[in-house]
This record gives sequence, structure tokens and C-alpha cells, in this order.
Amino acid sequence: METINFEERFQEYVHSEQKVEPKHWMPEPYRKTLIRQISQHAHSEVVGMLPEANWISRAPSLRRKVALLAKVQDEAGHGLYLYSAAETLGADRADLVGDLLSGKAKYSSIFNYPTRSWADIGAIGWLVDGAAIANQVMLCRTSYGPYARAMVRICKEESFHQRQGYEIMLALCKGTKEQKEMAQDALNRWWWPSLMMFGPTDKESTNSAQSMNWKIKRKSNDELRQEFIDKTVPQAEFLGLTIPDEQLEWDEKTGHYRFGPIDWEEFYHVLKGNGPCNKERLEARNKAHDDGRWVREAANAFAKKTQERKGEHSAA
Ligand code: BYC
Repeated sequence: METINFEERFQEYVHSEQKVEPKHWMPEPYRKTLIRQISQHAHSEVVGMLPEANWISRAPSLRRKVALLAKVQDEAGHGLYLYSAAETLGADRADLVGDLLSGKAKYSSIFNYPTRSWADIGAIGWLVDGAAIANQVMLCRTSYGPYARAMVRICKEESFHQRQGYEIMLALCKGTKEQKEMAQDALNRWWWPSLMMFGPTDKESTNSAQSMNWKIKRKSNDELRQEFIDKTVPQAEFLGLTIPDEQLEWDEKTGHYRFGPIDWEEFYHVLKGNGPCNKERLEARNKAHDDGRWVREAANAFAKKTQERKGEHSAA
């Protein structure tokens, strides 16, 4: 009798570019990796609302305020699609959120930096959303169907976010000397943390090899970081701003920019919870969760009542 090797079949299936769906057989480590990545991604969207929300009430015009509000609301939506995608793998949303609130779960390092001036909102849209797009366009082709489909919509919204940020930078760079200095200062502070968003170097990345073999990740951390740099340097030149890297240099031979060393010590420091705003972000999320308790309780009570009424009707 022929024995079926499910793992081999699974590997062949993903290598033939077919999507894995929630009810398909999948290796347990594949499921766990996806829950880890998708939930970290969801947490990043939700925590990512905080640094920007800091500026909603101080946006310099009604138009800027409306655009920023829409962007922050989109991020809440991204968090929701992503938690739903994680639920299709059997994860319990309350557990995932609980891990974020207790500090057990990771979220993107970038959101542990403060937003000191309005130019930071421009820099986040331009650089942070720019980096997010570079990473997430590849995820539209990830092997897990619900994640890939969520990413298509998320990427469309991210590209509006990126333009929103670049437009703020453009206005500041065309403005007064002080405004341009503000834009340069924001670029100086956000450049290196944005490069860290792509994760450790390929050599240090613990999950990449397996995730690429399962076609969860389609490009490596270093490849995506390089793509982002190559795309962003000309945008900085157009703004008349200087990238804060003295070693940045166009390499004719490779067709890529060479760049200086990334401070990985800082990256791991932030990951361990010691970045400038880690504590503040977790406190804000915990407070929002506690303040929203009555909404969850009301929604659950309503759902229960609706269910009971349905039961009464079908019994009658
Ligand atoms: N920050 O083996 P590696 C957004 C962790 S939100 C924190 O390379 P992997 C936006 C990594 O999790 C942007 N942790 O991991 C929202 C792993 O830890 P564990 C978020 C990081 O998973 C609002 C360890 O380091 N985007 O767009 O293969 C406003 C080793 O790394 C970071 C996503 O989440 C980091 N920067 O690759 C604006 C996209 N980097 O779990 C914008 C989906 C690495 O083993 N995620 N770590 O303990 C991914 O594509 C991948 O998970 C990553 C990391 C490329 C981030």
C-alpha cells in the first residue's frame, strides 16, 4: 500500500504556486509561523495608530486632519482584517490581543519611536508606509490565501498613506527654511529605524529560510531593504533632503545603492522592550482595551440576545 507523505505533498503544492486555504491540511509549524507573523503584523497596525494619533488634534489644516484621520482609521481596519486572517488558522483573537497587552507578543520596532513634530507624520507616511509597501507587496503573493487576499486591499490603502506622507514632506520642503529643517530633522530620526523594519540581516534572520521555502515570504529581509533604499534615495533627492548616511553611494556595477552599517544593537534593544516609547505604547493599548470593555460586553450581550431570539422563532 502506498503511504502518503503529507509534508512532501504540501511542499509540492505550495511550490506549484497554489494557495493554501483554511480547511486544507498544513504542517503544524506552517500554521504556527503564520499565526506568529500575521498576529505580529496585526499588532503593528494597531500600535502603529498611536504615534500618528498624537498629531490628529494638532494637524495644521482641516485637509491634513481629514487625511490623517482616514489613514489612522485604515490602520484599525488593517488590524481587523489581519486578526480575522489569524482566526482562520484556529487562533483565538482574545489570546492574541492578550499577548500584545502583556508584552509577550512582538510588534514592529518602528512604533517605539516618538513623533516630535508635524514633519514626523510626513516622514512616517513616506518612509514607514514606504517600507511597509515594499514588504507587503510581496505578501500579496504569500502562500496562505486569506493573508494574501487581505494584503491586496491593505496595499492599495498603504499607497494612499505613502503619498499622504510624501505630500506633507514636499510641502515642508517647499516652505520656509524652518519647515525644511523640520523635514530634514524628521528624516534624520526616521531613516535608520525604517531600515530596521525589514528585520535582521538574512544571516541573522531565524525564520526566513523556512518561511521562504513555504512561500510565506517571497523575498528576503536584505533584498527588500535594498529595494526600499534604491527607491527612496531619489525621492529624498527630489525633496532636496540629505539621507543621514555618509557611506551612501550609488554602485554602478550592481545597480544598487551601497549603505552604511545599521545599528543592530539599537534594534535588539527596542525588541527587548527598551526603546524610547515601548512602555508608553503598551500602557496606551492597555488603557484603550480597558476603556473599550463595555463595548465588547454590549456587543456580546446583543449577539447572545439575537441568537436566543432566533432560537425562539425556530422553535415556534
Ligand atoms: N520589529 O527571522 P526574522 C505597517 C522579529 S506595520 C519587531 O527575520 P520574520 C504600518 C521577528 O518577528 C509593519 N520585531 O522574522 C502600520 C522574529 O521574532 P520571533 C509591520 C521584528 O518573521 C501602521 C525575529 O525578529 N509589517 O505597515 O521571518 C502605520 C527574527 O526576525 C522586526 C509586518 O508585520 C521588527 N522590525 O521576518 C504605518 C509585515 N523584524 O517572532 C505602517 C509582515 C524582525 O521569531 N511581517 N522581527 O520571536 C513580515 O514580513 C516579517 O514578519 C518580518 C520579519 C519581515 C517583519
